[in-house]
Amino acid sequence: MSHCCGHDPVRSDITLKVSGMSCAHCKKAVESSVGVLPGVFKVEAVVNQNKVNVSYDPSKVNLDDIKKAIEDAGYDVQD
Ligand SMILES: [Cu+2]
Repeated sequence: MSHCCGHDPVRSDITLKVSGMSCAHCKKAVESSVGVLPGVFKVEAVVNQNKVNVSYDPSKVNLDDIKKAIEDAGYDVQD
């Protein structure tokens, strides 16, 4: 790991377990509420696996914000 310039993008990839998603509408609802957060590069909800994959910059957004966005959309995040 190089620390020479500080311009390397920081990126974390996580998979959250989310219950309550049952159709394409749920997928869209989760993806759009997480996708608008600053620092989220990519979000993909996999409805039939109850999973949400998120790539984000931990210096701009934290996991709690992401979980809260999913919960605000009406779904439950399992810890
Ligand atoms: Cu649905």
